[in-house]
Amino acid sequence: MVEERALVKTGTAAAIAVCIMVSACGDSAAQAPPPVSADELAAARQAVVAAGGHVSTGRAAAGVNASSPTKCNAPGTQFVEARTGTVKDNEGREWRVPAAVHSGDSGTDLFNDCTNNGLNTNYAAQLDTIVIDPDGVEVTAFIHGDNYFELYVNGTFVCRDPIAFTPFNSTACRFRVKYPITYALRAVDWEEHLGVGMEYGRYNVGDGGIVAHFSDGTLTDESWKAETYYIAPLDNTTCLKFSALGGRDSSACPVKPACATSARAATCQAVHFPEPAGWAAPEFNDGDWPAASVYTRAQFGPKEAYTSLESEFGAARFIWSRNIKIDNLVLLRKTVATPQLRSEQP
Ligand SMILES: [Ca+2]
Ligand SMILES: [Ca+2]
Ligand SMILES: [Ca+2]
Repeated sequence: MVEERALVKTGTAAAIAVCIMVSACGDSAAQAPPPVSADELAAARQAVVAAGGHVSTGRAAAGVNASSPTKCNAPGTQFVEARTGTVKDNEGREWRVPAAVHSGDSGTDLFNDCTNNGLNTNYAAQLDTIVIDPDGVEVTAFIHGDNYFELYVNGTFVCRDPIAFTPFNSTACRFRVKYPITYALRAVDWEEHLGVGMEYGRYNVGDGGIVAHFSDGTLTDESWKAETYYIAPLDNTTCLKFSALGGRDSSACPVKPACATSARAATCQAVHFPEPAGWAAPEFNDGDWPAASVYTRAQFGPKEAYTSLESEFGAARFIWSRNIKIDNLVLLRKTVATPQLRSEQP
């Protein structure tokens, strides 16, 4: 452990030196990792394994386009291509990072200033209806995710976000379905440095969050369930907690770990959990998933893709798992027995 701590110090010094020279690395104010013994590291690793998780270290070998634009039409947009890569865990198993993307259709643009003209006031006329139950009711979803979402309704894929990384956009999808309805969102905080949960030349630890409003009155709030499936970057896994019921909690982990610099990113660890088969289906048991965490407007920092459509999003809250920074793939669920339309009285 003396050796490892010495390495940390050397790495930090090297990172600062490189940053001074090229101004291209992470914030040198990264939190130093607390000293940990070999026994503590081994126990933490065992806890991850017992919870069904798998640990990888370092970056993905390569990346491919994630069914997302390769450029924007409009100049001046903050465009970063969304790519997926593959990392291997300690047992040699491969994981797609930050997530594999469904091959299905994307929804209708509400706001898209990359491959469309910004605010789309004509979206209602452009909606197609995905028919799940021919004798069901028609519902329209309004969704804004940082950065990517897929919507499943009663286990059926309905639509996905057309832009998986940046710029920020928002999307509408319409479907016909019978109650009870299980809404399921697969949400990804995308990353540029694949496998280590960071973005941009400055190795920023990006954050996530999602907000959705359905025309039957269902909206994102603390009544949803949310579980994380990809946690990065981590200096090590000692900060992770797992409840006896299975809930995963990274809220004690540094949101700016010491490895979060260009010089040290290859030492960052990530924890992956397999997405359970049938997780979006009504019969899936989410009883051991934690409740979704609600974030304030200031924490979420909504962009024009949300602020230009506030009436469509209504009273929906910004939600995610318990760590909006390092939980990067989050599955969310909510089942409603009847329409949730209600008065807007406080
Ligand atoms: Ca998006
Ligand atoms: Ca993140
Ligand atoms: Ca993000």
